[in-house]
Amino acid sequence: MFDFLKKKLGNAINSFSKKVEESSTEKEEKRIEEPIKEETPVEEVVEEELAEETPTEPLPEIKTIEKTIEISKIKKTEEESKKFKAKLKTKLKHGLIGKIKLSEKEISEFCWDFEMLLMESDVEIEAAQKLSSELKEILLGSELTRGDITSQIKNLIRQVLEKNMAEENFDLVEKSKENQPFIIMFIGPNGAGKTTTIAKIANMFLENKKTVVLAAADTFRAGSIQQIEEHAKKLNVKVVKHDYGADPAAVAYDAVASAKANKTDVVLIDTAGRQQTNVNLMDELGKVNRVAKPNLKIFVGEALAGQALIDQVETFKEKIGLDGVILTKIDTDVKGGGAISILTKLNLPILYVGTGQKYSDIIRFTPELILDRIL
Ligand SMILES: Nc1nc2c(ncn2[C@@H]2O[C@H](COP(=O)(O)OP(=O)(O)OP(=O)(O)O)[C@@H](O)[C@H]2O)c(=O)[nH]1
Ligand SMILES: [Mg+2]
Repeated sequence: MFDFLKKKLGNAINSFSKKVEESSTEKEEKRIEEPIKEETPVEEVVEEELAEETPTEPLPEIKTIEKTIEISKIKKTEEESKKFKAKLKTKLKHGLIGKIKLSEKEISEFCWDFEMLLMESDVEIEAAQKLSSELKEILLGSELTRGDITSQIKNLIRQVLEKNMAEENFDLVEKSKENQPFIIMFIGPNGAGKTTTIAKIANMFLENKKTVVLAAADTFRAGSIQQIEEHAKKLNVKVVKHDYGADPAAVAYDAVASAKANKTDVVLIDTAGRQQTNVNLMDELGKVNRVAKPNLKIFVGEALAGQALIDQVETFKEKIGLDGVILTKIDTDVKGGGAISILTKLNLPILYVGTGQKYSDIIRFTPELILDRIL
């Protein structure tokens, strides 16, 4: 996953590093040439002076004395010149392993490329602009040390992304200790992986010795109740269900009541998939929310939905309220922009990511999951 961004970003960083290396070498070469040119005339000047001062036909004894004086003068300046050259060499040597200051033009061009790459990888436009301008600020204030420029640039990009992706995320099993029963409602668009994710989360709670009840509050899609019943059977947990077409809020209410009566630790509410633009279905979800009063509302979305994902999360957050996001199907060919945008722009934690269809295919989200893959 994230191969697309990784490849493109890798190319951009490499060509930028090469440019930086080349332009700084040019600068250094100029520096080496200039000071030597300035100082070499020392000997020439002495020779010229000697020639000027030497009379065309001097008396033999005077000529000898003058020559002796001038030779000692030359010797002295040769020594000085040697010393100066040695000093200069050391200075240049330090300069060569020292700092490189990047030009504003080079930085602007690179940051523009970076912004374009983010957008090509489905990072939302405002998020891409924010990241790019933060990177520019950091690069403008940075001096790179001679050596591995590519890895230094990668580190600066990592700094920017890490800072923006530092949304605090939490472990569901730990969090569930805050209340009994602990009620979690899963919402999101059609086919995103809500029901599968609920089964994975139920399995996770069971592995941590927690008791679970499922609420089959998707009474809308054909086959949805059988689907969750099958998971319940495999996992050996209770499922509270009504008939198809029943009020989802009533199903959720009954599941919570059952958990209270049976001292069940966790209630996981499945809901029907819906587009955020469908007003009636969003209102229906609002009702489930008011009746079941979940401790957490988690948005489940496909990581590969790109820009559409951001619009969905934004609307669900605004209309229903969200406490976190689970991104599914990141085992498929994902550009990675969705996760970066959610964290940069929407200030919502990504709690877990789905990595396949098995119950164990779910892992905690960490920024490294993306950073290690794209950098
Ligand atoms: N590869 C992969 N497939 C997944 C993942 N999560 C879910 N799926 C698959 O996605 C498809 C839809 O999953 P569901 O759990 O039914 O999705 P849903 O959101 O409940 O769908 P609706 O109830 O119709 O809205 C199924 O075939 C799942 O096996 C994942 O992390 N990786
Ligand atoms: Mg479902």
